[in-house]
Amino acid sequence: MRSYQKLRAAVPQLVLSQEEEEEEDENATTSTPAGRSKLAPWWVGSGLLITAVLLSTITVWVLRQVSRGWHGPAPPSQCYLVPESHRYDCYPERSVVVTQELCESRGCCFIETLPAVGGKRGVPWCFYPPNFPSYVVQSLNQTALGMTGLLVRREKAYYPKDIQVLRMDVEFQTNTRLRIKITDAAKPRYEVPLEVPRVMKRAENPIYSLEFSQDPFGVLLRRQGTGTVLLNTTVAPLIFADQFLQISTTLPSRFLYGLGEHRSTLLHSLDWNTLTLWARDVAPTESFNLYGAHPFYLLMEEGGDAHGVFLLNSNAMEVALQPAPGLTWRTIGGVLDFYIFLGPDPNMVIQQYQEVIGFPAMPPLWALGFHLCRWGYGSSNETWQTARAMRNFQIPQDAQWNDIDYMDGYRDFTFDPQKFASLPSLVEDLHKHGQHYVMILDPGISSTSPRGSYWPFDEGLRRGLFLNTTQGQPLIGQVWPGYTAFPDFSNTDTHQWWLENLQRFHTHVPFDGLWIDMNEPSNFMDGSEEGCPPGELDSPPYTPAVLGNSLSAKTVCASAKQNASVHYNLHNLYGLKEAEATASALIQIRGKRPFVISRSTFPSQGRYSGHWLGDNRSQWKDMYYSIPGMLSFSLFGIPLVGADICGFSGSTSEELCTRWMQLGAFYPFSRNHNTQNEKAQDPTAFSPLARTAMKDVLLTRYSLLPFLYTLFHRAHLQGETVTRPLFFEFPWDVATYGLDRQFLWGQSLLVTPVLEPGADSVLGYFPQGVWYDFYTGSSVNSSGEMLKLSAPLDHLNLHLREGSILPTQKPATTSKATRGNPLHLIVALSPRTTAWGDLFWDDGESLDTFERGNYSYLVFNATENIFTSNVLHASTEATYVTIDAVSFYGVQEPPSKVLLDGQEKPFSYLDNQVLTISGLGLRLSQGFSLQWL
Ligand code: MIG
Repeated sequence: MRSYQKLRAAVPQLVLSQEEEEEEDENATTSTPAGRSKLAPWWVGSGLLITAVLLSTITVWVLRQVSRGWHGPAPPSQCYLVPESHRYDCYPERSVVVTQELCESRGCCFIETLPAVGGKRGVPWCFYPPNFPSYVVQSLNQTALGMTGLLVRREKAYYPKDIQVLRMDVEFQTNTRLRIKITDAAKPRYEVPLEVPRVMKRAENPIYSLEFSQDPFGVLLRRQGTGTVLLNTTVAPLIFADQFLQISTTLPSRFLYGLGEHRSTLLHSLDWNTLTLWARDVAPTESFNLYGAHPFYLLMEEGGDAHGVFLLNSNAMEVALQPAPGLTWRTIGGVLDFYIFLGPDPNMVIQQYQEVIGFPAMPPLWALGFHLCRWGYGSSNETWQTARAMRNFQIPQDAQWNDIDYMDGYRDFTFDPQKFASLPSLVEDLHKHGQHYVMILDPGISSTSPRGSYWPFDEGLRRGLFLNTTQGQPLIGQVWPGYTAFPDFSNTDTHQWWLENLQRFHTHVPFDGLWIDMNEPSNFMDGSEEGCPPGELDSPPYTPAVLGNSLSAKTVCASAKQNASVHYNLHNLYGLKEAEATASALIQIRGKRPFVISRSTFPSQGRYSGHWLGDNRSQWKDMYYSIPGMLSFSLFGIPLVGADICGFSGSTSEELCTRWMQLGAFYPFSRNHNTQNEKAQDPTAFSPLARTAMKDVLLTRYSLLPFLYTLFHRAHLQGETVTRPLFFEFPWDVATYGLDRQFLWGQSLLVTPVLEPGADSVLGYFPQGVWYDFYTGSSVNSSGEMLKLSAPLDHLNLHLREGSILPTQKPATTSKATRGNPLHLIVALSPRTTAWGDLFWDDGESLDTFERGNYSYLVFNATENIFTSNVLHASTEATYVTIDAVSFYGVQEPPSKVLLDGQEKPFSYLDNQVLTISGLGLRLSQGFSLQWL
């Protein structure tokens, strides 16, 4: 803070001197200084601003060049003016110790910050001086959608193949979304093969305004309503070399979320925190790059508005966060293609993001049931035993899974003829019980089976579908089956081959869904059996802070050739492309909605698959981390997500597993999974007390399936989140910004799990308003406070927000059996006695039911003392299901009578203000009203 003030006082001089020069400049064209004079805070640096939006003509000021002499040491006085928090790293390389000499050779400021003498850890010692040369805006012209401009660099930066002239395209795509794309003006570069919406005309009333600094180039984005500066990239130079692209910005607050996949709190620390994005197989650990890559962040501004930024780029990258608050994108390829979403509410930001990357698929209903899996079922009979034990105890289960154990020699599309001989019968039995079968598939295809004995490899080779080395031979690595080749899913011919493999296997084992693991892709070797060749792809000039310090660490060589490009560019897309092939194969084989769970993910993944959070441990802290993990994937548009319940590696305890089953019953994707050689942790493995607690909470989940399914419909339809952080619903309440030990289903169901051992109570934050205990209807009126809730081992706290209506259903042990049962609506009245809810219902598995109109959609309303069910759309399914009961929470006085469509009905009223009318027997397809007097 102190030095910030210093800088603020010091820099206007710089601006002033620029303005004086400009007046002398004869080449200066006409301009509108009105916008500019308001814009001269310190961060403008030596720049000149061009207000671009809302001007009918874009004018460009051409400035006489000011020589800066950056090759010599930057003037120390200028360096000391930069407060620590605002030092943007000029020497991010970790392979060398940055000396003053190295630093000054880049024209940067060198100031050692020694933690020993009170300096902050992480502050860069080598940072950009305020006037470091960058690109200069050479031209800027209007286009139908926005603007196009040329940016020119007059002095070379310090990375090889610095690009001299850049082209910038700005599209004002909608009133709340803009795109800024910067690339080489001379020739095309690699771009992410993602279909993005085509925009035909420019937004008419954007809620943002954009200004440019001409020299050095910079972008300044504001929210018009509040004037908040969302982006200001003048704080550090733009660098655009072939393999090093960097742009920095200040942020309007420290409330930043997203940027996956990482293990962290939901709210990121901006305390010199660098997040690396490069798909990697590793047990989730703080600060490591994990399985997926999501270059998207959401930020809460002061006052409760939110915006989001998506960098459409699939290269290895780093996002450096610093306390300014500031952020630096540092990627080693592709182009800078930013989409910015102005919300203004966090839910809208996520919707707007998904309008670009695609809305998630509607899962089949059974995907929302409980899944049971483990690594190390010794045989199909042992697997079968577990499923039978679950049935015996009447514990809900929709799907039984198998890990790699089922395979013959760990090879895809085979099953062990001895140990898994009964697999086809097991699958048949599951189907008979209304259950489903899911198995694992790894991308690595065994390359050492004798020729003629393993079709997947022989045929893949014949068709040329594998990743190749630079020499044009299939790249060989090592995974579970031993030596393997890696299918190139960027090639659509590979999708056809994948389908044919699955078709053949399906005739023996009629699986229902697929679990795609190891698709970073994971490799037990670094690169390949031969390592990786020398060259700029495997040894780029700059390597982001990836685990293992090499792009090929535990994966294939970056130089590997793929159909769409080199692996260097496509690595982060491997899981996405495999999921696309897998979902499409499932559709062709089963003709129903596909169910795919993938470990590696990239933006738009939600269209094809869900995700599990990988190899966690059976520890309390891992259970906690699953909440921010799950919520982050909500932000990434992949709502079908969950962690391995009870923990994957290590051994769980009965208490931990009971608590975890309670939390996991509220993961959108709810699966208990265990590693090999650990004792069983499925619900049947525990004492009657624990087992019953697990069964009860699963029955609660199943009773909520109509609500959960409706939330997925809303996600599919318009990009709403299924699980969401509290701040999404209470953005005006800053106390919610850091909460990641609780979460909501939709707008209204608050889950407060116990995350600690030995507890019989739990603290939970309740935003202002009335909250009802889900089970009893008792209410608490919160002023926005932490409440201590009773939480014995057999109890999960669930609360309903005032004003909501939840469709629930009498639960059974499969979703299939449940979906025939009567519904019970729960109406949580607001103090003004209003409430709202809805229900989406269809056959649970057909393709595109919404798109084809084969669904029912109901809206429920309560106002004063009248409740109505309105059928907005109906299909035959709705005629089989009945609404049997409606409960009203928060009816202050006992009514004297209750009318159903005008006819008197018996009712019950409890002291805790719960009114219930049961025995209704109304078909779902029939609208009705209830009135209490
Ligand atoms: O090298 O298939 O994350 O869920 O049980 C380990 C065995 C491979 C990693 C997955 C895990 C799975 C395991 N797999």
